[in-house]
Amino acid sequence: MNIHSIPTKPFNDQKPGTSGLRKRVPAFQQPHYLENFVQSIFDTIAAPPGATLTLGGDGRYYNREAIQIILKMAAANGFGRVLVGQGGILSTPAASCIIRKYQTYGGIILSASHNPGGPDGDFGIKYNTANGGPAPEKVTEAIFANSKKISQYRILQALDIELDAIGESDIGGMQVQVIDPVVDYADLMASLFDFNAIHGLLNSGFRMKFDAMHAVTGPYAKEIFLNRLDAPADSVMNVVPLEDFGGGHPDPNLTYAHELVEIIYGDNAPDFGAASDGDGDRNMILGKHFFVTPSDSLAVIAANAKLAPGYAKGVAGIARSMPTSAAADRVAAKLGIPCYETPTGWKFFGNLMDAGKVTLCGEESFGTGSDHVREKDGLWAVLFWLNILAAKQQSDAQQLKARQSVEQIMMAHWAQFGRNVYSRHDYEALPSDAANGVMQHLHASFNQLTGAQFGRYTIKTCDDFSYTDPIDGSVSTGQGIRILFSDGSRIVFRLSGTGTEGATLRIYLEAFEPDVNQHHLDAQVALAELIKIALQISELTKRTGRDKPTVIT
Ligand code: G16
Repeated sequence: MNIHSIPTKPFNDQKPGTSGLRKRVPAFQQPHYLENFVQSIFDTIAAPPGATLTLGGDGRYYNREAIQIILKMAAANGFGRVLVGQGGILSTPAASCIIRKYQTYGGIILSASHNPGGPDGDFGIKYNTANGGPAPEKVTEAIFANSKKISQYRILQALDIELDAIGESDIGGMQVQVIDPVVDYADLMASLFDFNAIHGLLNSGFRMKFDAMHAVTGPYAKEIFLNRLDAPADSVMNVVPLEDFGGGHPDPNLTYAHELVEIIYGDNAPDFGAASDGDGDRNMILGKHFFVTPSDSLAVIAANAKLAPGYAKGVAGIARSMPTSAAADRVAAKLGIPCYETPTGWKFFGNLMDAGKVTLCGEESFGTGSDHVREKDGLWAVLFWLNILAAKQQSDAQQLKARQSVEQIMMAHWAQFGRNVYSRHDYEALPSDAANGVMQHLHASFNQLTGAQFGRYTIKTCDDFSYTDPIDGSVSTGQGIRILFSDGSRIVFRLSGTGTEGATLRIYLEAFEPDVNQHHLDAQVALAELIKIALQISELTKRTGRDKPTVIT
């Protein structure tokens, strides 16, 4: 066998962020850069000889090259088999599904998620453990530690492997099994949701538009919506995956999914709209001229979970990331189930799901999911909403015209639980020093802010969120500054862990509104006073020179 040990030197910037290592493509193209990180993963996980690995990515620029390198390194590091998606493709939730279904030792997922792609765009890599979920912090820390002392990596010298045809081949004694990236995932969805009811809905004049944003969910959406649910062909858009996402920013929010947003807010708009991101784990839910915040989406799914066959037995518990609104907490309280508050990052939900403590999880960053896999899952959330809409339509069968719209479902939910008015303001690509300065200033102001009054708002307490994992006792500190007001409103300041350019400062704003007469208000109007307070106490404009956010969701 032609295994080479290649001498190398550490790079000092291979610390995984919120979700793996994300850098610009040219950084990954530096000699040894990808190889160093992959060897650091292999050295950390110390898989037994002959173990099976899952491998795939979102198809962005450099995906194919990286897959070839990783296959040759896996062979040289003693793996016995790799399951790799055809063409090197696996959406992030599909990869999680494959790891769990075929009980592989773990998986490597290549994606920079919602970040733009292309030769000057972003690339990323992360390791998922045997439960199908992102490696916990102790593993990512160990990978980083290994990356700082690496002196060589192992790679097989071999020809590239055929990735486009389903089938098996052998490299250096390791089996490479090229699998259909879609079928296992689509089967899993069919087992969770009432496809007959959704089929009925989508063929009853109800119109939907799913935007795959030229990213990985295109083939999944075609198989599920067009082939299995017989939706009209124009129910999906941008379903051809492109290495650079067609030059777009594959982030399903009101700013970047503007093509869909224009359709949904235009004349003759469809009844339902949705989009997913680069690697298929995020989702945005829209109704005709209506936006559902990810926090509200989680709450509605939780409140209506029993309408989906896979959740008919009910929900054990809910978890949400700290900056996500407390809308789901209200549903949990009503259902008499626990609601956990974790730091930002899907990896924090893994232990809770593995221990059977929670069924549903969600994040304000357009992530929703359940214990069917260990990643957030964009199409799953879309199907859940369609299942809810279909079930509610069936119950209104006598008067079909009275079928509930997305907006009506949301309004009815708020009328029952109250509305956690919510918005996130992002200031992207700030100079790191300025962004850190804002955070330091806020930290230093805790004492002075506590008890301070701003109009009708009084600050009750301020802190920097920390979390003790209830299952393994691990502690994560410095997870975001919380300004908590006496009426339950709050402002959270946090630096993103996924950006690749400068620093991104996120301001999360939340106010509880029990009055049903105020529920129709635009969130920016309802939150105007809190927005002013956020800018005032952070001195953001003075410290960063920015007078408005780059993205509002
Ligand atoms: C990743 C993580 C999510 C997190 C999000 C935003 O999402 O998986 O858990 O909420 O980043 O993180 P940040 O606010 O640090 O940018 P994705 O879709 O990028 O993998």
